[in-house]
Amino acid sequence: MPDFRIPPIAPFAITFDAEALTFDPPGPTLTRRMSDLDGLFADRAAWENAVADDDPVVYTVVSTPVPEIERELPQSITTIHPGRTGGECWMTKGHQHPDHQGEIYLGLAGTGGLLMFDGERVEWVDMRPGTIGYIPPGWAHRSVNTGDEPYSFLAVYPGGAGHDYSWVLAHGMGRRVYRKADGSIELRDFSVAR
Ligand code: S6P
Ligand code: ZN
Repeated sequence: MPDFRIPPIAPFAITFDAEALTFDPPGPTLTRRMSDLDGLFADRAAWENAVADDDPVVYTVVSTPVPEIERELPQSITTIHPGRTGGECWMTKGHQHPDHQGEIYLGLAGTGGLLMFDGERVEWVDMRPGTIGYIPPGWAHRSVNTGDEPYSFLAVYPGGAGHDYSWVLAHGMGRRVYRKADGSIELRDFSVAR
């Protein structure tokens, strides 16, 4: 075996339950409520009302036990609940990987989108079960539920790349994602409030 600064973990199998969308053995679970998404929705009053109402869970992330350390490839399943705040579709916080490395997403259930922003260019990938969305190095990424059912996807990402959430707060994501009354999806320029 080659020398590593941090030795890799031992090979092992993970059972993926495609119905329950769980891993066995399980790793850490993260729950993000509306109050965790401060400063992200354009309509701040609508966001404050949602927090005051019942502060709903917007998304959860379940992981395998593969650690977030250099050279390892952790996996997680994110489930974003359906909903809109001020017309803006429920979404993840979004982040940039400070050590610029690529990442892949695989759509598992529901419908959503993968919004990517490199500070200048914006890309949108429609996601549904079976879609692989590729995030190249240096592109901040956010996931959005555009449907009426929970939207779930598998992420496989470089464990040592880190997660920078302040980059998105400072730079935005280039577009905001709204669902119109007729059900169609509209990507609006980030600087334009609704
Ligand atoms: C990790 C990967 C996903 C997200 C998850 C939640 O690199 O991109 O597992 O962490 O979808 O999104 P966020 O923006 O709150 O981390
Ligand atoms: Zn990521």
